Amino acid sequence: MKINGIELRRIAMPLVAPFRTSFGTETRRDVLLVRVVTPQAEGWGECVAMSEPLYSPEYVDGAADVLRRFMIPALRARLATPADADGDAGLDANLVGRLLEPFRGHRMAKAALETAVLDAELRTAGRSFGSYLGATRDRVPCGVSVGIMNSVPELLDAVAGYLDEGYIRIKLKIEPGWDLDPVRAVRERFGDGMLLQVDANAAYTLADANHLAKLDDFDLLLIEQPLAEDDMVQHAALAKRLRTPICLDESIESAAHAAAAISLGACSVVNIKPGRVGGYLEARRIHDLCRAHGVAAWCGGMLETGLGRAANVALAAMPGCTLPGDTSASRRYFATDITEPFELQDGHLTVPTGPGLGVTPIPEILEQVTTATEWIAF
Ligand code: SMG
Ligand code: MG
Repeated sequence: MKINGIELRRIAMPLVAPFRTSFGTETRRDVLLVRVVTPQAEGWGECVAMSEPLYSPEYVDGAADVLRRFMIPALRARLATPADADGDAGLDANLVGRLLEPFRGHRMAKAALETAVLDAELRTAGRSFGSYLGATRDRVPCGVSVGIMNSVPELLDAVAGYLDEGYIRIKLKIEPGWDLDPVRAVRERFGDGMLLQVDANAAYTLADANHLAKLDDFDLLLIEQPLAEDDMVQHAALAKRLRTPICLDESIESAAHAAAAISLGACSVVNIKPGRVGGYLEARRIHDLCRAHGVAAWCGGMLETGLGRAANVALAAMPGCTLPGDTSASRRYFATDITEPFELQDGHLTVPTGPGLGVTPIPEILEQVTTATEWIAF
């Protein structure tokens, strides 16, 4: 595949309500979109980095910088080299992965660029993300991630609203001081039948093990990332002291990390976020690894627009994604999405079947939310 040029576009997307986690409060998404233009098609990738390096070391200005300074030039240099013995000097998503490998880290930036190339490649081939990844379902059950609130009554109202909308599983964000009481209150109000899990975003230490063990009473599906991202060994120690299964999010940045975590016994569930692990190809490797080991997996979320959501829903439809994902409907995040909105039907989202992501930004809406664009010609 040849490339005419790549656009870096920044959009500002206000959230319908503030989203508070143990590391901070998001009120808007400042999203970096990558658009790859080829002679045949254009492909989109959404960078999941946040404005500040709080969830991970990456942040959106940093992602834009590393893309324009190093990663995009690496693709351009490759396309400028003479054709190889097969007469093929073109690019595909697999080759993008290899070309970006020398650059350490910056997985969210890599994922956005690789996804944009993959989308262009699949649109050209007339093949959907779901088909490419090996999705086996045409719709996926959806969970919703509920932020830390000012009071338990406020939380109960929010959860009641999401259950009314049809969400199949609820995830509560927790932190020290907001854990046992909100979980107990939600269980008491909505009963033992609901699928409930918690996410600490690395807010505890192993010294909190006895306290976290009290969550065992609430029959949670899992506790996500209780300890710091590099505390793999401590997570294994914690797992021995909890009945609640441990799921890792921030700790898993690659299939190698997932293999290490599984063999250490640091987790029995994996949250797969393509942005965090460098793209959908690595996400698929993690999926395959989990499946081979009988480890449950599910698709995480980073408050994506419809573009990122489309690809996540395709990933969530793979056979090894055995738990509902953080793949909520567009309206959980934005009053107006940049694509046709994803809408819940009976607690499920439909997997797009059109070529590539199967969705495209609506031009007028995209223009309205755009704050900057930059064209890098090849
Ligand atoms: O996309 O619905 C979503 C958000 C899901 O809770 C969510 N993501 O740690 O899993 C996580 C968080 C990270 C983003 S918080 C701003
Ligand atoms: Mg998480």
